[in-house]
Amino acid sequence: MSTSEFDALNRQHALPGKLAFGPGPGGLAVAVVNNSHASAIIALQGAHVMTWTPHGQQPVIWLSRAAAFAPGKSIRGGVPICWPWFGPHPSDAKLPGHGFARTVPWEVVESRSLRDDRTVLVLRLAETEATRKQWPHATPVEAHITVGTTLEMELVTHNNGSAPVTIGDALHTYFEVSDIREVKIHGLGGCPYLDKVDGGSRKQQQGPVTIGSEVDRVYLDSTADCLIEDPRWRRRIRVSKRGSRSSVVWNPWTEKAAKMGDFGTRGYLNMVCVESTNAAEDVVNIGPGGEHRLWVRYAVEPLS
Ligand code: TA6
Repeated sequence: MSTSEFDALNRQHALPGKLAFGPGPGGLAVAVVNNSHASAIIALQGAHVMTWTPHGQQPVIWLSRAAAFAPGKSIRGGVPICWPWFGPHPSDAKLPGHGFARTVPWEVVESRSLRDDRTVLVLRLAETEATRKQWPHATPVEAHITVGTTLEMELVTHNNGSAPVTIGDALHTYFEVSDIREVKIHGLGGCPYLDKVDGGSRKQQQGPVTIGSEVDRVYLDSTADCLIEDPRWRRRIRVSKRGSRSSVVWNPWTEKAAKMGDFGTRGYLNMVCVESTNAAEDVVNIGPGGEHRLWVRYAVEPLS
């Protein structure tokens, strides 16, 4: 984006002292939020929340120190938006895993400060011939991001076509933790899950999730809040959601992280993905004129 484009964007959507647009890492256009509650950096590519840190807290969203930032390249960490499919494309392996939304430009629709000083930014995926080639449906999608002492995100897909459309989507969030080996994830006990580290076999979660090796699980019938309990940082992160009946817990552990190349040497020890998804059998059918909303709220709570 050129200087004059940033100037135009700031003239129209900056919020003095709270929100401004400018060049970020790798020259990616970013929105920088800093209000009385928190700071955040959001790349316009992919409407990608890269960082969110409530004032006085450790970062809540993990961003790899070895992340690559380049147009068309997914960013390792933050909140990647997986849309309009989750995981591999159901029928065409040549199409990008987790859809194309996270690697294409989104445009700013609206920005505003709420009365409680939270900052709202609304972005819409900018459709192009390339996106329509991968996804020939009239389904505009928006990301509504609200930055405060909590982080709220809502992914809204409209079906403006005349036929039903099936989508898979996810907020594929990387949370920062002090040491994954000490963390417990509550809220999934009793849920069936597909264990992608064990050939996708169907199992049932007993008690909290702990991580001491590669974990890649799609939890089904999971609608309750998840709590990421971090004893060393004496906090827990509450993950609340609506519009999603499946959740993914993922940590690549040493080998997979090393193979990915953008995790850094020990990055995997300081992150866990708890993803609010419409994945596996939990895909969403949107009728003509309908819409689907995937909403999450992240909150930090002290561990007593
Ligand atoms: O959500 C878990 C997962 O599907 C893992 O299997 C792993 O592929 C991860 O997403 C990261 O995918 P990415 O395409 O961002 O490298």
